[in-house]
Amino acid sequence: MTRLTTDDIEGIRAQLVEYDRELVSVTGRTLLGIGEWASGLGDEGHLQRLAPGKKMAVVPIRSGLGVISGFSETVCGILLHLGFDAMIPGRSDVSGFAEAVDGGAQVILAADDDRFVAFCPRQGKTVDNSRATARGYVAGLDLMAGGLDGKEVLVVGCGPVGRWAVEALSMRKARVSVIDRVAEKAEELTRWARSAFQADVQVGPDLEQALSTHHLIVDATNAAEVIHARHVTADTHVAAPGMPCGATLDAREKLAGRILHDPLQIGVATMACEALRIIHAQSGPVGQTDCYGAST
Ligand code: PYL
Repeated sequence: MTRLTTDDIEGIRAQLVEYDRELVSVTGRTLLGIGEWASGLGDEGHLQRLAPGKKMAVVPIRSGLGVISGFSETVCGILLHLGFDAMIPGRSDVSGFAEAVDGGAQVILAADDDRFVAFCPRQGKTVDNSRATARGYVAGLDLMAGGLDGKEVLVVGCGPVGRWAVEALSMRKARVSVIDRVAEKAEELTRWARSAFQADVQVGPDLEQALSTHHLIVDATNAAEVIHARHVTADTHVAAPGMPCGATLDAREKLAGRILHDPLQIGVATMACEALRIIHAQSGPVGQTDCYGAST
């Protein structure tokens, strides 16, 4: 995913209540509710009962290109908005990790230039942001579309988010087509889907035809101006994780109320919900049937 900038994230914390209202109008659920749906906890509010007292920490990481001003504060603000007990240690990097663990954090979130991960140290498990973001956006598309079972969905972009979107869509029994500028990446993704979870994923035709014949679209590219107004009909719903948004401004106007896009929020909410499932599973079953139909 594209490296975020301070500009991308600076207004997020102040607008979380308004964003919840927008998400409810588009999906029927708040940010927490989408995270619950994505992580298999189904009932909205169930997780809210589990969240209080669960200590989380966001550790700034100075490696590589260094800290993004506001990144840790924004992630922490999203977690607090969801009802978690979240903090940022006084130190970064290894010292910050040690401070977080010593302070009783059960989930530690940190990002370098390559990965953004939630660590569950006591369970020895991790939650990856790309996979959680894909699951969160597929869950949002599922809610917007009133279910994905048997429906045709186009995934544009066969990088990490596109790959995990194919997994999440297949688990919801969608009929998936993928397309990428590099045809071999699309072919490889269909081979992986077939071997990993016996899904019959198709390689879409050329982009113009694919966008014109699909109404449910996951924009998993890191390009702008992929989806244009001419591709949008009254039945079109778009899930567009990360920056930049792949739908043009004209397309987004036509899509009003039928598009999901944000730089970080849905991904972080899904990471937190999946991490909570991990740490809660340690202390007995969560007792929900998850949205994939498996018992938890
Ligand atoms: C996690 C985001 C989602 C989209 N792009 C990813 C990104 O910007 N990664 C880089 C994150 C660097 C964070 C920096 C800090 O402030 O701790 N190391």
